[in-house]
Amino acid sequence: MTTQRLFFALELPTALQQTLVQWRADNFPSEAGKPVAAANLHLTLAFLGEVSAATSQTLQQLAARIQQPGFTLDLDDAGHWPRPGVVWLGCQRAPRGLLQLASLLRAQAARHGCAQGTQPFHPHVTLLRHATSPVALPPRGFHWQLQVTHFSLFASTYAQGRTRYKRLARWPLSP
Ligand code: 2AM
Repeated sequence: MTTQRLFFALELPTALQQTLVQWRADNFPSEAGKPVAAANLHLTLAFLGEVSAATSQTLQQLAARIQQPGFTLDLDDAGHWPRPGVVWLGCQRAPRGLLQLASLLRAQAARHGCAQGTQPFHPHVTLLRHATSPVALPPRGFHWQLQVTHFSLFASTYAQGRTRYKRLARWPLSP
């Protein structure tokens, strides 16, 4: 059976991706970890894992029925999880709309066999991977604001040492 590695996520505008890459270069030494490519910077809402075409279709039909208003996201927090080796950007206060959307997508995924693990949802944009040694985080005071008007489904592929994300579908949030 053919499967795809899928996840629901929020895209970041290209300009913001570029800004974050520059900020990362200015604030983290190269030995801190492996930088995520600009085009791959995103915020995951629900990770589905390896999914069959049938499950993917079902979850896309459910996603298309979601009616929720858009929201504003403030990226104003950063952290380091040494065990998965992730340095991330996130929000000091996650907007309710973000938590509601992720919670719904995660519940739908779980009901269709995509286990959601036991860790609570912590919205984040992964900046560096393989960051297993201590990392000095930039002092708070940075702040990027994002108007979230859509959410998307991505497929993740890995070839020739590179991870690529392909958007399979995108749905609007209401104005
Ligand atoms: P991460 O950035 O914190 O590693 C594509 O791999 C996206 O799905 C990434 O945002 C990644 O989160 C997330 N992801 C990968 N494996 C996951 C898992 N087992 N549970 C939750 N999210 C996962």
